[in-house]
Amino acid sequence: RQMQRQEQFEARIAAGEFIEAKDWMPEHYRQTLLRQISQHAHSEIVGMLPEGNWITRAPTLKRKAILLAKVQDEGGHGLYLYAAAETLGSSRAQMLAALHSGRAKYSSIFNYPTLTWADMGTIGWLVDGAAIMNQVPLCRCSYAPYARAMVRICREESFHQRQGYDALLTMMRQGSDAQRAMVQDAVERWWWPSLMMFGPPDEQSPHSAQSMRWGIKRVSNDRLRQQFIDATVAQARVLGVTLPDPDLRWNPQRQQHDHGAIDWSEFWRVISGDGPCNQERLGARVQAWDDGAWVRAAALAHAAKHSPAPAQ
Ligand code: FAQ
Repeated sequence: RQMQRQEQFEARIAAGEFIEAKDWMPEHYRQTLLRQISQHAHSEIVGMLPEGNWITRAPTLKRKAILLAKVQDEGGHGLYLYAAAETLGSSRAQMLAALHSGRAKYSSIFNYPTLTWADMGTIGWLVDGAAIMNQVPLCRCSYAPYARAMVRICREESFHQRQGYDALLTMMRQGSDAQRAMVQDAVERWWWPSLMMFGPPDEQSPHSAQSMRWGIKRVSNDRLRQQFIDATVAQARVLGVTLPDPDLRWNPQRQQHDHGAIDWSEFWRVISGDGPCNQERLGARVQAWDDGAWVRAAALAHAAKHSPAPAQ
């Protein structure tokens, strides 16, 4: 019977059908999705911290309102994604415990510091730009609750990307030399970490082959990275910034850009906990959880008071 279910499941995937929460699925499929969706949720929540750092220092009221809205969207994406992950049978408390103990990952990119206001624009342009490139194919992920969540998230991410590009364009076109230098410096610091967001090269990616077969991932890490590079070069030219890669050039044979080597040792170091801000980021999340203990206790006490008395 197990074999038959497995075969039916594989046939549904092969026919391009979507899997719903109550459908039968292999345990490994469930685990893979739970890992990816919960890590994605953690990334959104931890991803609020680097930009949250600049809300009180935004240069104008308009920029502050935009940044506040963006950071709130990220909180919303996190909650949305936790809800999608819960459909796979894990509680939010279990997922958060995995984050807080360091067992679950979140995106490497959020372990880098936000040093200047130009970092806000650069995160929107490059980090949200990379996120969209990675997430648009996830709108067709074979697991329907995740795919549905991604549709709305991608719409909001594209506003995030545009606001970042707009902030940088304003600094480049109307700003001082010092502001233009600040943008160039931010782009130099964020470029390589943004390329690492797509994950390790395909041949070093342990989950890719199975996730591609199951239609969880639709496009490989390296192909998405290449698409991102190809899309970003022209945007950098319009902006008037130089991407920090002397080997970046158009290859007419491949009809794609060649690029320099990515320092994968840095990537593995950052995701194993040893990036510039890992301790600070995780520390902030654990502290927030601990500080919220009284709210959780009060909510439970309130719910207990108002729940109907147990039947005699
Ligand atoms: N950072 O075999 P693969 C955002 C881990 S966007 C950390 O290739 P997979 C929006 C991977 O988990 C950012 N860890 O794995 C925003 C695995 O470790 P594990 C979030 C990484 O899953 C913008 C190991 O390496 N987006 O938040 C990274 O098939 C601005 C082997 O890797 C998503 O999560 C990394 N960059 O492919 C918010 C998108 N890359 O679990 C605020 C959904 C790999 O075995 C501000 N996720 N690892 O311990 C995905 O598409 C996939 O999970 C990949 C990785 C492509 C990230």
